[in-house]
Amino acid sequence: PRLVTVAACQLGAVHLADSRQDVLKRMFSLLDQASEQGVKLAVFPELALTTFFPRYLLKEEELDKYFDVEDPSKGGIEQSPNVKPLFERAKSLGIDVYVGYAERSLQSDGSHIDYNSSVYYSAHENKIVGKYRKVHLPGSVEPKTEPGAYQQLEKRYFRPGDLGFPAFRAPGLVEGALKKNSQSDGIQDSTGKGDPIIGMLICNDRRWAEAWRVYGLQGMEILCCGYNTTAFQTTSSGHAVDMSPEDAEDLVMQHHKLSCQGNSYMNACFSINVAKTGAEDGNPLVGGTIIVHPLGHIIKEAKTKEDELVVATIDLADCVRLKSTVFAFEKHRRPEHYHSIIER
Ligand code: CDT
Repeated sequence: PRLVTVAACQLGAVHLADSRQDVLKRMFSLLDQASEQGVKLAVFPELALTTFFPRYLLKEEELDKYFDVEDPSKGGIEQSPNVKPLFERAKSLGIDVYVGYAERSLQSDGSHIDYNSSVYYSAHENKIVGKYRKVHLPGSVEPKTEPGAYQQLEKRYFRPGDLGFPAFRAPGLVEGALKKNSQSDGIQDSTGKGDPIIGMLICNDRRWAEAWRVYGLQGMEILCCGYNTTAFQTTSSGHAVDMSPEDAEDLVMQHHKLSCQGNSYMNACFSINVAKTGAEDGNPLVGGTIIVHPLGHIIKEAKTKEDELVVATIDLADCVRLKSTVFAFEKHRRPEHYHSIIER
């Protein structure tokens, strides 16, 4: 067995008035609880550190406070005073962390490019060993104009990710794992004996089979994904669809679970899917934080829409069975018939 205890660190609502310090304190509390339960990997939501600001139409200067600035000449997000304390706490507890945040990447000409990003901090290495920028940005560039329309302005505030789907290894996460090259490009490893192979997605990405598959082809064993998903469905004009709030939320939840469970199975990996939930200043987000097994079933699920730790001990050996039978990609895939998938 290759056992590792992991935690989905669900966060309840983060309101506009909540300070960065308030949120960090809540995250520390979850990390401390995780440590008491022997957790080695803690996964936080998308845009974990602030409210889900793409629901608001904001001016340039109002946007600044939601972003963490990265100056590549000085290092990455680990240098940001807003986030550094989280990694310091994780280091002291010996816990790896996935966290989503709004990245403002400074360019050499003084301009900046903004992304909806996540990083993977390795406590063993005391550094960030994985970075991802959300590829599938939902919503629109221009705000919906109809009165009362719900806004989803991720396409306005972020550039689509430019890093692709780079799997990476988490050194030291599993005891006794064989030391392997931790940053090799396009890792595929059918031995199932090395340091765990990790992939990261962000929210809407989890609905896209292509994203999972690109990771699956690299031998991914654990997929980490944080999300902020509205608890109702909207029409193209931004209005809630005509159904009861309960039915609408049930449908949103059903699609969330289908995406995570189906894609975990089809790529023979565990997935840790973590909500920011509750109602942020009256705007409801679904819960449904789940840890999913490679066979597709839910191992553990959140019970609340508050800050909540969902813990499971998983055995990465469970990935091997499917990876060496039904989903032995090298034996059964037929890429010669898949061309059109990249042509349109
Ligand atoms: N944050 C984010 O990506 N939210 C989207 C809402 C799109 S509408 C279904 C999501 O896929 O959950």
